[in-house]
Amino acid sequence: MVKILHALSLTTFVFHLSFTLAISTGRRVPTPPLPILPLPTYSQLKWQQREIIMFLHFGVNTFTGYERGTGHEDPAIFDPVGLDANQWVSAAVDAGISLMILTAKHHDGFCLWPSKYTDHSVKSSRWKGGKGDVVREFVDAAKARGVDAGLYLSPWDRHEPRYGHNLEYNEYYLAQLQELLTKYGSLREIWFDGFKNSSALNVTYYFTEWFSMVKELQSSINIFSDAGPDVRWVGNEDGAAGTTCWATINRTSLSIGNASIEGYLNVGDPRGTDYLPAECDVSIRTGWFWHKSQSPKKLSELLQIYYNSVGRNCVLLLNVPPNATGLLPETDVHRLKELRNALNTIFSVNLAEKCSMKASSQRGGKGGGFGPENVLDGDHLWTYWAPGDEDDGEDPWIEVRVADGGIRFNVVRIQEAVGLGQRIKRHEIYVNGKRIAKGTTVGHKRLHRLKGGVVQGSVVRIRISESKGLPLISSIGLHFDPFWQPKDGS
Ligand code: FUL
Repeated sequence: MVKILHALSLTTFVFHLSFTLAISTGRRVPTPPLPILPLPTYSQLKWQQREIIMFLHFGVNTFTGYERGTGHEDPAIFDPVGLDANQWVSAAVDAGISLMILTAKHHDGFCLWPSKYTDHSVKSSRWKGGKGDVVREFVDAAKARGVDAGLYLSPWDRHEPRYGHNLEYNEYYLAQLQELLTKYGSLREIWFDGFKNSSALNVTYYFTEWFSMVKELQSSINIFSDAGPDVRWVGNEDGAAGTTCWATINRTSLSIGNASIEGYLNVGDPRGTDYLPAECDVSIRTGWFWHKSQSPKKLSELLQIYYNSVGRNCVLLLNVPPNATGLLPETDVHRLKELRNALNTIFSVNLAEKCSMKASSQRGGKGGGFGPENVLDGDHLWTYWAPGDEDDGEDPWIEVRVADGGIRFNVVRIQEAVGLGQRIKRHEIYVNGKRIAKGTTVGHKRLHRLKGGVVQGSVVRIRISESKGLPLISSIGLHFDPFWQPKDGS
C-alpha cells in the first residue's frame, strides 16, 4: 500500500513538474489537431473494430433447398431436432468473432420467434411441439459467452397477406420490429435487406418511421441498409470493397433497393457529408442457406475475401448457415478455425515492432505526443503519428528502419486515426528507395498483399501523396503471409 501511495505521489509530482515547467517556459503542450468531418459515432467505431461479423441464414429454406422461399411453405417442415445455438456461438468465439446476426425472418415470411402477429412461425412448426423460440435460444447462447447479437428482418414478405397494402404492412412490420427490439435484450445491429423480386407486389416501406422506432428502442444499435443510416451495403455479395473505399458518402444520393448506386456504394465519396462505412456480406458457401450439396469456400478464397473487405476499410459479414439438424456443419466450423489460425499467423507478429521509426516531421516537435513511434503501440485509434507544418509542400512520410540485416515481408498494414475523420487519398510504399506498392484510401485498415511477393529491405517508407488536411496514422505493420504465393510475381 505504502509503495502504491509512493508511486502515485511520484507520478503526480512528475506530472505537476512537467506541467509547471511547460507553463513557466511558455511551451504549450501540443493539442490533437481538429477533426475533419464527418466523424464516426461511438457505435460505428466499435463496429469497425470487430472486423468480422457472423451472419446466420436459417429458416424454412434450410428444409426445402430453396434460396428464396415462396412464402407458401408449410411451417411444419421446420424441425431442426438437434438445434444447439451454443454450438453456433462456440464456432464464432473460436473464430474470434464478437457479433452474430441471425435471420429472424427471411423473404418467405416464416418467423424464427413466436410472433404474436402471425402464426407463420416456429409456433406452427414441429420443432419442440411449437413451443420453441430460435431467436431466444440464439440471444441467450450469445449472451452466455459474451458475444453480441444482431437480427435480420426481411422487409419483403412473400407470405404475409398484408404485403401489398402500405399502411397495414408497415404497421405489421413495425410491430414485429418492436417485438424483436423489446423482448430479446440489447442488439448491436439490425439488418434491413433492400432486396425484392421485380415481380413483387408494390409496397412503400416507411423506413423513416422504422429507423426512428429502432433508435428510440435501442439507441446504440447500428442500422444496416443499402443506405445506412449507420452501416451501408458495399454494393455486391462477393465480399469485396473497391480498392478505393471511403467510409464517407452522401446519404442524399442513396436509396434502398436501387441497383444503379452499387458502384457508388462500393467506393464511397471523399466529399461525402455522412460517415457511413460499408459492410461486405458474403457466404462461406455458394448459397446463403444450407444446402446438402454445397461445401465451404477454400481457405485461400476466404483469405482473399478478408484482404478485399477488412483490408479495404470495411467489415466482413461472413454467412455460415446452420444445417437442417440445427447445427453449423463441422466442415464450415473447421474452415472458420483455419481462417482464424491463418489470420493469427499473419498478423500476430509485426516485423516492424522492434524497428525504429522516423518521419518527415511531427506535430509539436519531439516529445510532443505525436511522434512516429505511436504507430507501433497497441492502440490503433487514439495514438497516432501526425506530421508537423514544416513539411512545406513536401509529401509527409514515415519510415520503418531495421537495425541490421533487413526484414522479409509480403504484407503492409496501414491504419488511420479515423476517430478524427478519414483523410488519406493517395499513398505509396517504398523499400530501400524502390516503390513496391501504391494505393488510394486507407481508413480503419488498409492491407497491401504485395503483388510481387516477398520483399526484403531495411528502410520501408510510406509516403502520403494526397490527403484531406494532415494525415494521421495510428498503426503500421509489416507482416509475413505464408499463404500468399503470387504466381510469376504478377
Ligand atoms: C439478399 C437476399 O435476397 C439473400 O437471400 C440474402 O439474404 C442476402 C444477404 O441479401 O438481398
